Amino acid sequence: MVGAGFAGVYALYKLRSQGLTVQVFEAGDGVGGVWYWNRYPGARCDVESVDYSYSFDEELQQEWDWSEKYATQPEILRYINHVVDRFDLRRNIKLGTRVTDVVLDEEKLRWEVRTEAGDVVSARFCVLALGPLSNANIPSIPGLESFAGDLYHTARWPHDGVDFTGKRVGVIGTGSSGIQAIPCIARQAEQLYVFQRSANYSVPAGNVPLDDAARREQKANYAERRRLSMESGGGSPHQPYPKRAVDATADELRNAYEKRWQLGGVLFSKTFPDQMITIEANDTARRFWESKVRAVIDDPSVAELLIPNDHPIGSKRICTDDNYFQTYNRNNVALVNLRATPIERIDGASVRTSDASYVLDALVLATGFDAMTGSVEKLNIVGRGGQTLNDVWAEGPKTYLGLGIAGFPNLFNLTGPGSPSVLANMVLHSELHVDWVADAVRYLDTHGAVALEARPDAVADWVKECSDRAAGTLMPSANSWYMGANIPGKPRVFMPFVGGFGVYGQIIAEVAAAGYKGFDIIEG
Ligand code: N01
Repeated sequence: MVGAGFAGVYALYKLRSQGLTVQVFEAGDGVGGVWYWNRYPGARCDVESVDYSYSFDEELQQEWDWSEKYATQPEILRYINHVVDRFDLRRNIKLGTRVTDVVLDEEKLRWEVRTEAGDVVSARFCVLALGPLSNANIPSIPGLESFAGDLYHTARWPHDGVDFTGKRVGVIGTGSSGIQAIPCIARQAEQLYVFQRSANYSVPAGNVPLDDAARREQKANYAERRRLSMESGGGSPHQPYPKRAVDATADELRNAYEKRWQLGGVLFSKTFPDQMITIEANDTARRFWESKVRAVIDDPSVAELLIPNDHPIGSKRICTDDNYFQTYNRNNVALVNLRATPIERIDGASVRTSDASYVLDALVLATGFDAMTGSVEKLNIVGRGGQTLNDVWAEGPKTYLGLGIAGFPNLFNLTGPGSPSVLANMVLHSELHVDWVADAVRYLDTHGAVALEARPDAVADWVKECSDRAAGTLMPSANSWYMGANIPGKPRVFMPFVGGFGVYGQIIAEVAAAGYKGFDIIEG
């Protein structure tokens, strides 16, 4: 198994409990995946902590106390370490070990897994739990590698923190990471330049501390909360307003959006059921958002630059923030509009745009990830007939249910393309996928079979279904990382399954109940 984030840790627990021998390799020096690497200031989850936590063990659920509605990165990292120790999982995880090759022995139907450290393991099953947002994107800006100041990437943040006091700092990127980090850096730095290529939608995070009474209530209602989450569109127990935005009155629109605004987190983009379906519905959300944001930015010309005009709200992952827009009212913060004046090169300690030069002590790249496929593609994965996964996916990822790939028997890619993935609560999604894989393994064993392999026709149908469903929404209209649009040369394909977490759960359960319809079951 590759990766010890939320998916890998639970897969280890589940498959080991089922009597399998499991070895996990993890490139980081600690467990936690995305929460191990992304230690930038202000890093916090945008799904409520009570929901963004494992559901598989009732005692674990009852004994862990979250201190805030939306947990910080350090608290989530403490939680996953707690889980690893509580279930004695550490002994099967080899840290600091990057997997390089995953190669099928076609005769034996076993996977040979090799690591940079020289490990060679032969396994019947190979589970990829790499995380859709784990391959940091370093932009190709001329001169970047020889920047004379301190250079950071939000997804590779130093473990002992960074003190920006008295420093001239630049941040490139205004996605979720940049929008969380910028207010914190602004409070420390002497001067902050934000280099913005695209403006982004962000809603207030709405974080509050949790007291004992709130925790008691959450824990008492956990079973119902989880049930609703598993049926929901995004893996948390919130339902959209029971009416289309285009049919709602002005009062209904205002009240419903205000309620979600106050709730905070990413659910604002799911307030109404048609909000991501038609531009008329989407516009009602965008107008509400715009009036809220314009009201907190002092300088209207700065507001003009911070208001997106190139994509529907929610068609890129909506960001959540703590006083992000108000940060531009500070006199030590300047917004540099890269659309008007692009970065030309980095020269010594300066970022040179087409009309100015910014001398910096530190430069922060908040430039995101080669998402969903980037980490898979870094591995040399070789299936039947010596075909590499990179060749099979050259025009975009091709899976059956996200879980199976034709020509790659018993290889399971968790929470990746072809599944709801980043559109859902990743902890519950990990559990859903791992439980499905564990059931499939049990099915093979009880039927005297050795392997499960997605059939090419099932893959083709699923790829078409994912693409048709996406085309029925506004999601493909943005140049988002969901589409691979942030990485030059990457195929433009909407990668996640857009039909909803609950719907997806039903589909994969039905496939299993029908004897793994669409998969070949290979006898021993
Ligand atoms: O990355 P991003 P992220 N020159 O790709 C800019 C999750 N997450 O790390 O839009 C100049 O969204 C790029 O500009 P543009 C969440 O799912 C969650 O912020 O391509 N700029 C963009 O502004 C999120 O969506 C949480 O024009 C360049 C930015 O860099 C996902 O991770 C917190 C550039 C990248 O934004 C990724 O978020 C953090 C260049 N050459 C992350 N290259 C929470 O749970 C890129 N950019 C709250």
